[in-house]
Amino acid sequence: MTEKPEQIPRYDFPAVEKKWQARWEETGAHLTDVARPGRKYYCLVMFSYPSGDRLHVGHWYNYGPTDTFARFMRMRGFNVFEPQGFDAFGLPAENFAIKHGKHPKDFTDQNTAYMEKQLRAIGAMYDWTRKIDTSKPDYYKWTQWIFLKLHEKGLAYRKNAPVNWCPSCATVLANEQVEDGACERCGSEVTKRDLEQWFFKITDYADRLLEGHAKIEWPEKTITMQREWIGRSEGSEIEFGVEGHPDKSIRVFTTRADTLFGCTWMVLAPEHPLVTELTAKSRIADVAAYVEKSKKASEIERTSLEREKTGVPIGAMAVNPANGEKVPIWIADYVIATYGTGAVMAVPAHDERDYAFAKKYSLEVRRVIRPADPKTPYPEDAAFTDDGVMHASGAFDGLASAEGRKKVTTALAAKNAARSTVNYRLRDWLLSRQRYWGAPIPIVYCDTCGAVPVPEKDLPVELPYEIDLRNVEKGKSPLASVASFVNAPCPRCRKAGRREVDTMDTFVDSAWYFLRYMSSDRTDVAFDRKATDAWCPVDQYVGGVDHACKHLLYARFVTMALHDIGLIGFEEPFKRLFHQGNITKGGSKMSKSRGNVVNPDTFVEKYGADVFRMYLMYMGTYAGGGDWSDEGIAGIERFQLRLWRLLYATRESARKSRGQPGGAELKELRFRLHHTIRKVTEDTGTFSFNTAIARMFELLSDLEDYVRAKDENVDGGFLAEALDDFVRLVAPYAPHLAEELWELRGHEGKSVFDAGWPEFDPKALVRDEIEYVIQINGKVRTKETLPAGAAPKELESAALAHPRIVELLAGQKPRKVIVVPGRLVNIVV
Ligand code: ANZ
Ligand code: ZN
Repeated sequence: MTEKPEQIPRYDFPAVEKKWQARWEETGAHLTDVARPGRKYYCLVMFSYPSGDRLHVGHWYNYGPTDTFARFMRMRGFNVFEPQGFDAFGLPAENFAIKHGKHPKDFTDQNTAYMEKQLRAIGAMYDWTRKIDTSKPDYYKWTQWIFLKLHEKGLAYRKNAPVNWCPSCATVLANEQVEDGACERCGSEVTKRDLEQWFFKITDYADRLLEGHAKIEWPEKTITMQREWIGRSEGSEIEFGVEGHPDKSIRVFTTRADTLFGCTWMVLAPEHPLVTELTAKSRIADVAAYVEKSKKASEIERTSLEREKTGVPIGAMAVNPANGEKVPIWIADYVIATYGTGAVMAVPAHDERDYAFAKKYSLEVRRVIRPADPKTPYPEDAAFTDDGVMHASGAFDGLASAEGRKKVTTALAAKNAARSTVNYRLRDWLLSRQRYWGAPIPIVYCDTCGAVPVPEKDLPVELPYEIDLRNVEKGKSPLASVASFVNAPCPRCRKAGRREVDTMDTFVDSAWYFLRYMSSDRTDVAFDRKATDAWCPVDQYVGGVDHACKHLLYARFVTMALHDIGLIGFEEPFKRLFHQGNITKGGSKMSKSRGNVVNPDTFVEKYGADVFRMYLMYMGTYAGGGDWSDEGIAGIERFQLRLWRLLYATRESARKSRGQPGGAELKELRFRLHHTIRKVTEDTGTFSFNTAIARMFELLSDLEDYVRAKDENVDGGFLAEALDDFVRLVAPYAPHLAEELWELRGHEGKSVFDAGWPEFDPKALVRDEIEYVIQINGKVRTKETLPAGAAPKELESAALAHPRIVELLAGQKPRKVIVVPGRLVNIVV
């Protein structure tokens, strides 16, 4: 043939992406009729926190691939709801404002507007009519309402609690503003200061939060992290007497009551209320110095296993209730005041920390538990921390540890000196922030009535716009400087009152946002119960693992509480959860200081949103993340351009009849097509995007080869079928390109996302013939295509009869023939 190859127009991605985004907008392609859930599927990504960086590659990595999954579910026939919004309150905006003299609201509004543009460029199926912005009064009104509901139920309360305090800036610092114990701004050492603060009683839900894990399909490691964070610990409280103070006693919390007879001293937390009273005169100076020093260490430092343990004796003795023995009382900062009872009985023979402490301060080590197997020796120069058998323990000798713990506790309980108890590591959720950019806590203080909740009808308590953040009174919440905000009548008695000036932690805003998307247009309710019950729980939630013990725990707590209050009909917010990995560059985390940040806008401009998205999905496993490479993205670009050229060149095939392949030669190609359909279906459904894409690469090459050598007489419509299927497989991965190709294939006026997902034909996956490798002494000599159903004996004789093998054997008799069905025949001579 001498025909000149046809000129294929360039794929004009900017025009194509713009065209389809406009078309989707016009046709309302991504609007969800929430009143008709049908086969609903609520697919949610963690909404974004506007920062100076705007939409960075980490956001893209969360959103692009998740949208691919959402589009896939839609093509599979689900009514997918995929909303998007902004977690817009928070510290970064406020800090930026203080630094640059801008208003946090202006800064935030600018950022969210810009980010919305970037998000729209992804070409995701977001229903923008349902957008949420937590910093707007129509949203935070309902955050305040939820606070009131929890307050009514006794789940919000106020108490004195320490905050981070920078003495030189004279201000309260958020944990994020403390770096290695120093103020992030001025570098001075951060101390603690007590303030009256609001808490949510998440500890009431500790057991429910643990039990609920059985009902959700979450990554095992995330469940483990939550379980450890909640830290349920069963043990005993044992009461020790104090020598010379018949009216006083000290309760310790222990998980090892079986070791009670091995206690050789006792330790109080430096902050324990009895320290001052019990310290001997001669010890006052040392003890006071130690207490002062321990204030500077954070709880994390204090409980670190690596840190050297220190302590001082206070010059008083405790009395062991089991045997009346007197042991010295120490204080040490590894004992945490807020865990258990803030007091510990030290058993150096069976606890590592106590053992190290005993060595350091030459204290007595007394063994009272021996290994269960008498042949096992005690460890040398270390504590024996396993369960074992009690000895040197009076009447309890010979009891196994587990039973011993119970018996010791019951025996002492009879004398009122012990009880069984459960402790949790989980603390109540401190939600007050001495900050401006957050939802005001809806409380008014009145000299007569106390802390009075603002009535629902007076919500929202609006955050005043007029404020000079650089001129607020040091050491106070910024809102305290706005008189028009502070002064408010008491809702109960109408006398002059003062508003609460603290705002809520931004994690309160995000603990319920998924309940509102279905009702974001409603001004009369936080959420419409019918719609929320119909759509929740979220079927698939996707976001970073760093939220495991904050947002993901808070959202579960708030959902459970609202359920118990009777406001919703379900207890768990997120049925399935997936954590995307991180993207690195040159093997290290992207950061501004390293100068290795990939700006998504640059790449979207250069390659288009489809290439950028698909590359992100191809660079590694979605859960593991990947390392950015400029060549890698060019490879995806080539794939998409090849696909475009193939589909353009064959667009006429669309008009031919579609049907079964006519010739046997097409069997193999048909196998590959259906194998790809099956693989892409399975992999997309399990977030294994990279392997699905790899399979599509192979199918593209197969189809290109076929088209090059195509014989019109045998095709019988196969190509038309294959190309339609291929475009549908690619659609969730490159939505704009797929729409364009779908149109090119003659489906004008119809969206590929309404075309359904291709089903694989199991019959096409049965191969009639298999290509066998034939070896002599393990060396590949030839190949032969043989019937798939052939028996080993038949395969053997076919191999031996092969002309090339006959030639090579030259009459030699094989010693044996090994047949691996489906793969090879090896002739051993
Ligand atoms: C005596 C003992 C003997 C202990 C022994 C252990 C082994 P979990 O499992 O984390 O709950 N402890 C109790 N309160 C503490 C506090 N406020 N600060 C630091 N440590 C504290 O750990 C419970 C164990 O941690 C308790 O059991 C106590 O040490 C210590 F062979 O009591 B044990
Ligand atoms: Zn009052």
